[in-house]
Amino acid sequence: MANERTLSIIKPDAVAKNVIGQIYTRFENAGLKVVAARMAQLSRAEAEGFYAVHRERPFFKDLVDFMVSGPVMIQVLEGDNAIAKNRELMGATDPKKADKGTIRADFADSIDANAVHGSDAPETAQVEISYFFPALNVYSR
Ligand code: RTP
Ligand code: MG
Repeated sequence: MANERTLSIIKPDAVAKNVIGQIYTRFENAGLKVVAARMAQLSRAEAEGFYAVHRERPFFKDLVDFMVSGPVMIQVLEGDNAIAKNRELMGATDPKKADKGTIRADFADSIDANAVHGSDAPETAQVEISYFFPALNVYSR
């Protein structure tokens, strides 16, 4: 299996619920290592840039409003199949459709306030990681 890195964000709703540690435990129990992390209050420009692929979608403004509504916890996760593994831990975008035991089923309230972000492919993972972390601040171990 490929050793990969993926970009994960614990969104403002989950940070406000004080469940960063519970979410990190799920990453660790699945064999994903946190190799870079920082908490940030995103500016509108940062949030719009991060979600630029969704610029034309009807939910874009709500998405940006939500992502700047409070601090987020941003991390790079590393491990075998990290991109798919993290998406599996997260569950479906809409928490009502997310499998039992997933992060979104357990911690998210709505499709807007859905607790976590995870990269969806190797190309987007690379772009998203360098968006938030200069390469020198990522540590493999
Ligand atoms: P994310 O990028 O945040 O990890 O979520 P995702 O891949 O599961 O979903 P994506 O399609 O990339 O959408 C990004 C975020 O936009 C919001 N969204 N709202 N109202 C809607 O129909 C709708 N669709 C998407 C969600 O908050 C989603 O996480
Ligand atoms: Mg996405």
